[in-house]
Amino acid sequence: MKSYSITTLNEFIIQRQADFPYAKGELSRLLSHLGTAAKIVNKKINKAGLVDILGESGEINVQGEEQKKLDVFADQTFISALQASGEVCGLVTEENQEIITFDDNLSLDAKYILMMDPLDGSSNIDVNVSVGTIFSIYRRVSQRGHRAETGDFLQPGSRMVAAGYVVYGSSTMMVYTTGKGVNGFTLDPSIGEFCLSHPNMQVPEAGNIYSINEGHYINFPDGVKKFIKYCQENDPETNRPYTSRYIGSLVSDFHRNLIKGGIFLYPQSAASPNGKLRLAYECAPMAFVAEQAGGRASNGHQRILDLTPESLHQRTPYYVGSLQMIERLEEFIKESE
Ligand code: AHM
Ligand code: MG
Repeated sequence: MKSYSITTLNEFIIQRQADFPYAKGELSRLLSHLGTAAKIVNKKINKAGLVDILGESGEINVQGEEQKKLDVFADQTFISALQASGEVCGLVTEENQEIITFDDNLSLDAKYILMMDPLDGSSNIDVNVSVGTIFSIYRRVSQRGHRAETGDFLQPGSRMVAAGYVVYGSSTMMVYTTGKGVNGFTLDPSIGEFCLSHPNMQVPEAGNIYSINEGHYINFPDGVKKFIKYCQENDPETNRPYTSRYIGSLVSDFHRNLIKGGIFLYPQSAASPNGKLRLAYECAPMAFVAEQAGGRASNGHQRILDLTPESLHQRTPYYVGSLQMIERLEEFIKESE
């Protein structure tokens, strides 16, 4: 009889704890709490078409965008799961203007903080298109035993301890890194477990997909315009023209490009001079995953992980994906200045 060996997310997390000899299991427990919260959110998203949960909640989030009901649900689910874990002293989410701090004794003593977009791409929910959760984990810089402070959340991405995302797609996957490669887990609904399905993920160095909202073309910087034309030119040697794919859901666009090889671009434009995406809890975590998979992430001039956010919800132009494609884009940007 054929025997099947599966590794669940929790088993994997515990196995990998050995990578960090002095680890006390706090990060492991935190990651496993995130996995559980993701399963709860997943369940709700799957039922979105069936119950009266679609549509706007009537509140406006800090970015001035209307929140969907599922945004609120995901936000609250992750916040309470993290508080219950006792492994973080505070967090920042896209849905909340200020930092959230926990003041029970366990959390006050916790050594980590977390930043997240609980439900990214949520405008896609009403049309049954994939959405995602993005998270990043840092060690706090403030003293343990006290409340988290804003400074804990304004650290350069290079200090990140772990990051990842959940994509709620045709299947649900959690992909994360603790700085030792990237691993992906697919949720098996029959047993309710994330199972290791994509060990040691690597992004192809030279991809052939470009992902950008070309509706804004006219407002893009010249370097980006030139790069898009480059993607569209014929050159069999470099596999051009490339293919254009854009879902409008960062996690899904990123995930596809991670597996197949490609570049995701969200430049600045006249309407959004700093781009649209948020540095701390959208761009930086995906940058950490990309780099750990052999890819790269840039704002056009600098490595994303070298940037220190000045404010919690700061935006940045964002380019992420296959190494050679990002390098080529950066050349076009430089030449156009
Ligand atoms: P959100 O955080 O409000 O959901 O917005 C972020 C989303 C990303 O998932 C996606 O990459 C981008 O917005 C798409 O923007 P656009 O519709 O301008 O192409
Ligand atoms: Mg978002």
